[in-house]
Amino acid sequence: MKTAYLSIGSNKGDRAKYIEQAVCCLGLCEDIDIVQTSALYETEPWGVKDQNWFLNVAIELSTNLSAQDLLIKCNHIEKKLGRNREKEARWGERTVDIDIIFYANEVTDNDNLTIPHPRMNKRAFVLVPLLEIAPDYMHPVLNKTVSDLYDSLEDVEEVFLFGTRSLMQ
Ligand code: PH2
Ligand code: MG
Ligand code: MG
Repeated sequence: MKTAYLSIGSNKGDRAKYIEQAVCCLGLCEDIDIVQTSALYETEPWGVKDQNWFLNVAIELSTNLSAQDLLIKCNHIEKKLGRNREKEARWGERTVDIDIIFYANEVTDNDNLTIPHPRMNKRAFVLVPLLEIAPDYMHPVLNKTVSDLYDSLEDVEEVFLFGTRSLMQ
């Protein structure tokens, strides 16, 4: 089994429900066990500013799936929850976005998948939830822990705790 960390975000429709459903769908997959989930955070949009604020969460999984198969599963769940990639702008509004941040200690860079996520170290909306569940996890390329990456953030967009209700089933 491999350990993976995902970041899930939503800023369209019933944001908490989309995130809850995404976590639930992941947990129902035979090859995935949810190990930990962070609290929900309400976060200022990063990239395109003129849009609704997001809810974000970080989760830890244990999985038999390869990183590629995990990506396929995540894309499938996004689609099932109403995401339509053709109709959305880069960094724009979405019902749900499921990103692989870390997958074991793997470093992957191909057309459809880059791990670790290439912008994770610039995003408070990824690092703050991750800090809650994996502060000592080591970035395999930057060789810094999540906690060090958070301390090195330059432009910190706003992040607020949204609720401590558990997303685990
Ligand atoms: N996702 C993006 C772009 N900007 N900003 C916040 N706060 N949260 C997100 O999940 C997010 C974003 C692209 O996937
Ligand atoms: Mg994505
Ligand atoms: Mg994303």
